[in-house]
Amino acid sequence: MPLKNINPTRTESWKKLQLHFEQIKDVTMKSLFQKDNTRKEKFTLSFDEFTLNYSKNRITEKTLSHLLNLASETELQDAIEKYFNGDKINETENRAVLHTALRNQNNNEIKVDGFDVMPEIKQTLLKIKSFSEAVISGSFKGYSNKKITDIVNIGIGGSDLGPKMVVESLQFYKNHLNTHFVSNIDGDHVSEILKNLNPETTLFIIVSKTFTTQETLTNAETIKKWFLKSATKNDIKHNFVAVSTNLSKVKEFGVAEENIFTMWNWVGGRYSLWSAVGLSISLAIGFKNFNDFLKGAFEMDNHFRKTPFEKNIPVVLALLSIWYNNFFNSESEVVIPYTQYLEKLAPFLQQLSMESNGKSVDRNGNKINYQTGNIIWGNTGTNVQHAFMQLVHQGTKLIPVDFIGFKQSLYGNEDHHKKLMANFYAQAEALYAGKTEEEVHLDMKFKGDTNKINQLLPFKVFEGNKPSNTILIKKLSPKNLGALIAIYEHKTFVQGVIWNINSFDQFGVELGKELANKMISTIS
Ligand code: G6Q
Repeated sequence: MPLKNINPTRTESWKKLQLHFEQIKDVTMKSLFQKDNTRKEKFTLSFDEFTLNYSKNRITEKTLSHLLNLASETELQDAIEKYFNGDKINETENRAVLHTALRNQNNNEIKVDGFDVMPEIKQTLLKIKSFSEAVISGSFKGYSNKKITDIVNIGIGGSDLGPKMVVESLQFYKNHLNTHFVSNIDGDHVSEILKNLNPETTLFIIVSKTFTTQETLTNAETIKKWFLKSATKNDIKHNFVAVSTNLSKVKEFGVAEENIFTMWNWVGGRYSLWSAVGLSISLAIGFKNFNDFLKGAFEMDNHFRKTPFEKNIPVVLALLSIWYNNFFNSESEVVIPYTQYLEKLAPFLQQLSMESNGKSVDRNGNKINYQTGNIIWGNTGTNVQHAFMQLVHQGTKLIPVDFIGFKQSLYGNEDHHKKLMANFYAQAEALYAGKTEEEVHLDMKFKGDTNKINQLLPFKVFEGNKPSNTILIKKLSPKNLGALIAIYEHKTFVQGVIWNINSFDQFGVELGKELANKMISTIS
């Protein structure tokens, strides 16, 4: 069954939210904290090793209750069940949306067109396991019978961003294999990667759901030519594997049948890192860690599916985001992890959210007259404090922030970690509290700058009242990373349901693919 078609702006709760917005838009969070000393506890949620503190948002209990009613009026619970059950909720492509099945660790059946997809998923997982173990242990060898030392993932978009982000984020758990990613059609990208590689000891994974993507096929052909300078066609089967739904095209390329990992059209590219698209992850950190990563996502799936909306982390994050996007008209959201490992999280979330929810027609195909997809951006703290945070603190735009921090560092350097976390908390506090004229005045006086007060005072004032969420996680483990990604996947889903759009097609991306192929003949 498709999702219901409910225009959110015609619901009672939307109208109430509009009225409520007028009353609350100038209220300061400081005054709300002063009135209620239980606010922090009230607006804190926990899940396993995660704590979400969303008390520094421009909301009251009333706001939350209207937002929760909006979720009920747009029939979110019904949508969640359809999402997990394999209903064809991607209507424009007539497809189910089942990335959650890829990490399902229950023994239930999940049917698409009457067929249970779980046996095939489990089989593919077993294949990922045995292949990863063989490559890591060295029993799988390259064409000249040498052990594999390097892995190159050839893919783009959903076939690149997810695995690349996870491999980099979990590098603490990495084994001896060096992992590289080629995505851009820019020939310099592939040349830079190939220049240090030995064809005998490198394993190439061509990842393309369609196996028709210009960038990936061009890079794969270039790499094949380079490989054939020292090897023969017959050797391709030793050093090339592929992940795709398009088996005939993969075979045409020369990949041996036993080296093909299947995927399914009910997994969208940007949601596919849980499938064999994540083979490079399993190779880099071993299957056990890969399985923990799936487990973390599975546990978050259960939380999302079964927890009442007011205690449901992805639902609450999505509702807050809608509150700012549709009522405060804030256009973007910034995500700032306080760990260098998550440097690639923002580009990954950009694709996840912006490709999914960058839509301007509703599920009926009608043009919509309200805002949808947010612009997502970010980078790691503390680096961003020395860069774009200026605009978030003192610019003219309201930009809600997600701060992501970890209680423990991985190498246990306490001195660094204390300082890192001091910055993590200080940024949220500064955005919230700001700095009043009186405070600036006092501060300057205290520092002996009395003579400059008249000149500098307005520049040193911080309005404050800038919203942020803090997501505090015990430590960056494969399991917790899986859960973190699943939070954002489900947040994206909830937003799409409420905005009444199809989050799972991507005609905008496909346009680029078509145009590039057409233009090629016109470029001399
Ligand atoms: C993801 C997008 C897009 C896609 C790439 C690669 O949701 O549709 O980023 O993943 O265009 O496509 P192939 O995997 O088919 O090469």
